[in-house]
Amino acid sequence: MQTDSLGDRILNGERRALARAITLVESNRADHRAQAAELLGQLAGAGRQSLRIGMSGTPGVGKSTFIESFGMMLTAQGLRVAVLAVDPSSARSGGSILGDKTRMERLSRDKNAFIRPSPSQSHLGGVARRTREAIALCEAAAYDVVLIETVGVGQSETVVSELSDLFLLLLAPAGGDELQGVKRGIMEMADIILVNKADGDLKATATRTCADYAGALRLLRKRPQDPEGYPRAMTVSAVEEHGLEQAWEEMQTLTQWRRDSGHWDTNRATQARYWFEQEVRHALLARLETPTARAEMEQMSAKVGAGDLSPSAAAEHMLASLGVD
Ligand SMILES: Nc1nc2c(ncn2[C@@H]2O[C@H](COP(=O)(O)OP(=O)(O)OP(=O)(O)O)[C@@H](O)[C@H]2O)c(=O)[nH]1
Ligand SMILES: [Mg+2]
Repeated sequence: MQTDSLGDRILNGERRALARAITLVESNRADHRAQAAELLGQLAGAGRQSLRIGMSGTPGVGKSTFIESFGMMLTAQGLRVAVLAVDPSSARSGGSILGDKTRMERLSRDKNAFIRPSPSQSHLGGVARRTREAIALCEAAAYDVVLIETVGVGQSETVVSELSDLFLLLLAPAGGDELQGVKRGIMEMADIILVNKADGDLKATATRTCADYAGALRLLRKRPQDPEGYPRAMTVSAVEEHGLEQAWEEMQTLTQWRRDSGHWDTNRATQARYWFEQEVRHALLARLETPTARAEMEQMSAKVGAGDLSPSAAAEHMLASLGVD
């Protein structure tokens, strides 16, 4: 009853209802989980899709500034924009989240924008589920674009790229010839590399850095989901708001090609299957983490160590006690 009306308000695009629903999916309480599941089930029927844009970049590269400028440009075109953050560790202090809010001040006042700072926890599995569900809620609330930001410090890029239709990698201009130690795996996820801060004294360096990355991208294995000329690298200035329209055009061109060629649907289906399998894995692993299971594990392990039980026999016993044999 209560969930129903919340669902209706989300479908009507009410930001406060959306915020409340995201709080619900972020909760670990069993009754909240049940309400969230019911709500998500109800909203799935709306069949709305946003363009999900994942974005990563090292601290200080200008992600928040870019999101604000880029987001403002999109809302000026009449588009509705939601911003979510994935922060798997405590890599970011509460201070910078506060900094983000002030940095995205214009966007947060825009009635066509919705900004949700990341909850400050926890293991990656939980983060992925919450973010996935928050995205689904934003889609139901008819946001045209959902930007999912993560700090480029580890595994969270994989999570974000597996949740996105497009993945942007934001890089800073760099002197020297080393490619800023960007890991190959992360390069391989990128659909568009944006070399930010292409302004003032940094402009020439940014142009050179961009050419380096364009070269590096050409050396990567061709991916089926890319038309000729993608992935590509370009320069932008989030501060001076240069290159943003061009970047948006590239994103739209790529998206349209993927829609026409069927890669959009295939990708979403592949992602859904991936997350299903991940959920099963996480749920099974979670069963090992209960106090009872840990104690049992300890006991079995001791018996194996003492030679009283074979590893296989002990494993069988353990699985039976978990109810997954
Ligand atoms: N010159 C120049 N500076 C920029 C640009 N974009 C961002 N900056 C500056 O770079 C600094 C960091 O920008 P943020 O947007 O906070 O970077 P971030 O990637 O969100 O940083 P974290 O949230 O800490 O990971 C700020 O001082 C910005 O003013 C740009 O296009 N040009
Ligand atoms: Mg930031």
